[in-house]
Amino acid sequence: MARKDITVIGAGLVGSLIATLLSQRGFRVTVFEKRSDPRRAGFLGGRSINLALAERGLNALRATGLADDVLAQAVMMRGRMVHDRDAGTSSLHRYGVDDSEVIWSVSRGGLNTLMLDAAEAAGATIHFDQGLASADFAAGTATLCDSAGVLRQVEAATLVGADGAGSALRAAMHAHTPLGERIEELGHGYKELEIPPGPASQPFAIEPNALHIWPRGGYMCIALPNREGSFTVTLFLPNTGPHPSFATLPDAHGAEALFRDEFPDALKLMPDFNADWSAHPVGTLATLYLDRWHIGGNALLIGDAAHAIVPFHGQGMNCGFEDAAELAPLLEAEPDDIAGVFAEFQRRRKPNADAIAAMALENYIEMRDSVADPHYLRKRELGSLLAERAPAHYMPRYRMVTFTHLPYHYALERGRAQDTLIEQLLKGHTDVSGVNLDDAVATLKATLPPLPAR
Ligand code: FAD
Ligand code: E1W
Repeated sequence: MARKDITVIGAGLVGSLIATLLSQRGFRVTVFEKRSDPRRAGFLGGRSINLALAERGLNALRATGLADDVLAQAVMMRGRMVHDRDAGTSSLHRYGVDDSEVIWSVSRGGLNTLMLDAAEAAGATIHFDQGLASADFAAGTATLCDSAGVLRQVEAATLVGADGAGSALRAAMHAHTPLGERIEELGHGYKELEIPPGPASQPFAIEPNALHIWPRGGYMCIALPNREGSFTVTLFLPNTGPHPSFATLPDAHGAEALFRDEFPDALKLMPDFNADWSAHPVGTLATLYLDRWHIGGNALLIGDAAHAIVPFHGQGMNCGFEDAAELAPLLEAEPDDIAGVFAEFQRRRKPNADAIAAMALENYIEMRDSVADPHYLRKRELGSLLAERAPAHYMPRYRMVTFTHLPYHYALERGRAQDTLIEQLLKGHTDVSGVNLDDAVATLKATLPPLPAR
């Protein structure tokens, strides 16, 4: 049997993963990446950006055999460390009962390097400095452009677009058939800063095994650990509007004043604050919704190219990895019906992409505001008690999203049902201790079916 050709656009996190998975399944994979090879120049010496890898992403990496290599480079985060404004106190809220329920801080550059190596080792051919310029789906060709502006045309009967939120393949598809694109800007942006490593005797200036959050109501800072002892700090803030917003912080001095008032403990650990603030751009945040992800068997979008989301659940990459892990076996099973596979992929994944998009937006509000809200704290306390007493019937939504493979749309729906029940159980109580737990468990079991077995 002739090997099937697949052309992947984008060699980022999701592109390199799908290239690896398809090469391992006998497809002849060619990848075109707009940027130069990060293994030659770029990430080395560049600033470290990290992201949180959770169970879904890890599970997809297991399918390639890469999971252990990735974990060997990662820093374990056991919970979120919440930094209060006043007193400068902080407390660790564990994500799980033990180290089987943790998330991992991984370097974006390190992960990309590892996965590019894996894709090539599996047989994929990667062309760097080759950005997609246009595609002719009827002719089955694609036009690529290098950084000097030189164009070349290649055969590409089956295209998989993993070229990120600003996808060029999506634009080319849209020109052929409208995809029903809707982009909802959040109205908040982000700025990346750094806490450098301390002395070799104590490289981490704050708790290394945690995701740090400074919630300030309306905005917040987070920090994720890097292996060398540094932390990547990200400030999330409204773009415009009353102070503080990016509009009211025209320069590093204004920003430093905000940090002195609101994040003094973090500022003390950032000697290069002004230089970082001036050098790094404000990133934009938006959710991308499409009605369709594919054009017959000619082209399919996956990862951020199909469903970019806001980062507040730390699931963008995890969801894109889950896309790749689901697509590869479908293609392997039906290599002669690519159009059918693409349609089936969209049918299965779109409700899940919509669900994590919604949950990611909700989590921003929860992170920045409600961690200090007493009603929210009561709900969480009762939720934990029910999860302890009736684990087959109650699981906090964060855990379903972060530590299981339950479909995102299930997590959203089950979370809603659990939330309704908790509100009902708390009605008339100002304290969780007033709720009769035996009655609550009985109501829970009578109201909701058990969760799917793990
Ligand atoms: P990308 O990573 O954007 O890769 C796209 C690739 O395509 C790039 O290499 C690009 O150069 C290339 N490309 C672009 N245009 C072309 C073209 N015309 N031709 C060829 N190639 C092209 N997710 C998590 O799971 N956990 C987190 O903790 C997390 N934190 C985040 C924090 C922030 C501030 C942000 C903004 C996002 C975060 N995410 C996180 C989301 C995550 O970054 C994305 O979901 C993920 O990078 C998507 O991967 P991708 O491969 O689809 O796209
Ligand atoms: C995670 C950028 C980012 C990445 C994340 C998370 C958050 C807040 C942000 C969500 C979370 C891991 N979260 N953490 N603690 N509670 N919710 O779990 O990735 Cl802002």
